[in-house]
Amino acid sequence: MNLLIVLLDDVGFADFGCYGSEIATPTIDAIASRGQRFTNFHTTAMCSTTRAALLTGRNHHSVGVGCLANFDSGHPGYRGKIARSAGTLAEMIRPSGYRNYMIGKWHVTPLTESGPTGPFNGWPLGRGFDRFYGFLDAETDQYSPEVIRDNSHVTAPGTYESGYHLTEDLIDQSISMLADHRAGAPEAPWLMWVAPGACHAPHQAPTEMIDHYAEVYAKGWDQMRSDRLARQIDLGIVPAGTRLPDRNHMVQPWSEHTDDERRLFARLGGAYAAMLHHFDQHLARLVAFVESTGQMDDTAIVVMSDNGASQEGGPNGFVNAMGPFNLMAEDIDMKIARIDDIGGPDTHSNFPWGFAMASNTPLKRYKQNTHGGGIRDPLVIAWPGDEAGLRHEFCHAADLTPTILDRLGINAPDSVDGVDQQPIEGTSFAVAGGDHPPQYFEMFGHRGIWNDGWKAVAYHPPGTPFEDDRWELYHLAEDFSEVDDLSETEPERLAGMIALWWEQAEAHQVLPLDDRFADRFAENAERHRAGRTRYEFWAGMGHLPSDVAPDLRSRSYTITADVVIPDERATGVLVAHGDLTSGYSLFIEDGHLVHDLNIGGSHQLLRSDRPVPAGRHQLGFHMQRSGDGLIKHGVGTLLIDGEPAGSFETENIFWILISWSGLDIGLDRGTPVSHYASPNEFTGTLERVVVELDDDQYLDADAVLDHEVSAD
Ligand SMILES: [Ca+2]
Ligand SMILES: [Ca+2]
Repeated sequence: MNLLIVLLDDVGFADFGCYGSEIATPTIDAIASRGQRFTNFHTTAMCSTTRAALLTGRNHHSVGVGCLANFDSGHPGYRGKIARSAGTLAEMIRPSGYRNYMIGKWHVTPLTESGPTGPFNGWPLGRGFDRFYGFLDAETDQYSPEVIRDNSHVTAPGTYESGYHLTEDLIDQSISMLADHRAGAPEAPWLMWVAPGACHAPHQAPTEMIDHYAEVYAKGWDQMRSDRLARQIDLGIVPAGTRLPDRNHMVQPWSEHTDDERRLFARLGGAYAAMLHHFDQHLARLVAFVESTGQMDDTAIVVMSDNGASQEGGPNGFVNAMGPFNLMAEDIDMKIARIDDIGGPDTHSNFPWGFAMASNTPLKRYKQNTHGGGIRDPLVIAWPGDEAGLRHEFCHAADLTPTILDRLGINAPDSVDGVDQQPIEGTSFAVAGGDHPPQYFEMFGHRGIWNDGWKAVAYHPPGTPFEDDRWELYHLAEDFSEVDDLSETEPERLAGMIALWWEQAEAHQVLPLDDRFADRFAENAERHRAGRTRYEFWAGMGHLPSDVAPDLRSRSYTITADVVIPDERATGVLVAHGDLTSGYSLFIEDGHLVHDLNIGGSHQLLRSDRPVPAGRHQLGFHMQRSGDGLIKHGVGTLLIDGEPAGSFETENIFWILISWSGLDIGLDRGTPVSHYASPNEFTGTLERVVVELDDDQYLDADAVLDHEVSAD
């Protein structure tokens, strides 16, 4: 049996057409019509964590991915990398002859290991996959993605101008790998794991599709929720009588927003919907390939999402979140002024939380939370020979791999590559209607536990004592949407479930609880990069992702490029980190040295006060950060052979993230940081670029926490 596993990102419980949505997903609906739709499938509330549970058949903390792959806090449950004692599905089925192909988002290896030197043992090829084409981080730009083939960073085969979109590329690659498989090993079964960027931010999709969904979303989130609930009841996705909870905390009634705001929000929501529809259109090509090659009867197809829709767009959404990431507010007028850009190559957009709430209909809260909105997701399984229909029993991300192994008749190995394996923790749901043991949940200190149709759940306000958390109790079997809190009427049951939570937490490396978000990024940067204050980049090196590039955030630094300028002068990029939405670039233009500090699309250009002379020279840029704490003041100075050649003062420097796109020397891959056209290759001789970092970096994550709204 071949396995086609499709894992969408940040798509809510109610977003597939066959789960009640207005978004057209005919391909997914057709798969569902041949298979089973699960209404009680649970995830872990975030990306890395659900992926770790799905891949290993174990709880995410148990395998060392209790939180994001973006940080390693040192505790065994929170290393950000799947332990070798927890084999992946690919590793477990490989001895049975499977060829395993990974397409798209990985996000279960530390980002500090994402550079050209690895180590590669946590990358897909290090974890049982034979081929990989995709990306390692939480997200990537859809028009100029940071793509990797196997163990190497490569340049995407197109641009926005040439009509490129990552979704299309990923599906092309998946078809190509299956065609190769057909040519080389037609008798061998295959696993094809397809994890698109859709529908994580940035929400980028074809304009005409966004036009369409902006109209659909104009009805607003309140109407959308009730429409979706009605359809879910009709479809049998939720029981008749299911009630809508109140709007999530701080979400305003749609009717109380101004016309301009509603127009903006509808377009931001429309970009999300368009991204899903666009993916579904391309998934159709992959399914058609499986069909046309006569493999449909031998291919099980799974389609699901990794967590609920995201609150990371905040109350008003973002057109380009990179500004806010760096403490530059994007006020509502700025957003409205850029409404037509939404979904395009110079945006990093995300929808407002009102539409995320509608995505999660009829559930409470969002991604990151352990209420239903964070952890209940669509799951469709079309296994040849199964009767089509709905399945209502509880199941969890950790259960999928044991279910697949069960159905394939493969035992989880005791040892993988000589490493003794920890027990599989998930429960096979191959046979309908089986019992499920208790299942705990934890994310950023939000907690929950399901047991026998009941659920206890605690929302944890960040930074407050865990003992102050208020636990709620729901009889999920009777109360799908967590409306009737029974904590007061059933205190003994609640106390028992809380005790069970602690027991499970102890057993699965959940402790110590850690509710920090931005702090963990800061701590990780400190641990992995603070010791390194000098980088030498020699001509010939390839692309360097952000997490291994020089960390210029909120500090002083000096860039020096050793060049030889021919008599006829030279032009082009010396060093560039980032893309249209954010980054910095040092380049030569019209004979002058130019630096562009692009923070969230706001270009701070500095041009040298004299031309760059011919011959061998050192061209550079120095940023002097001044002040303490959150003071953002900096003075940037261009340098020609160490002498100042012009300077500027700024109140905006990098704070949280330079860019999702990494660094190049001698050119600017992907979309350009500045106003030139990419790749703007340097026409002189660039020998090397040296970046030296001063020790005045300020990373007080607490202070910037309010601004940190997205990562996973
Ligand atoms: Ca996700
Ligand atoms: Ca670039």
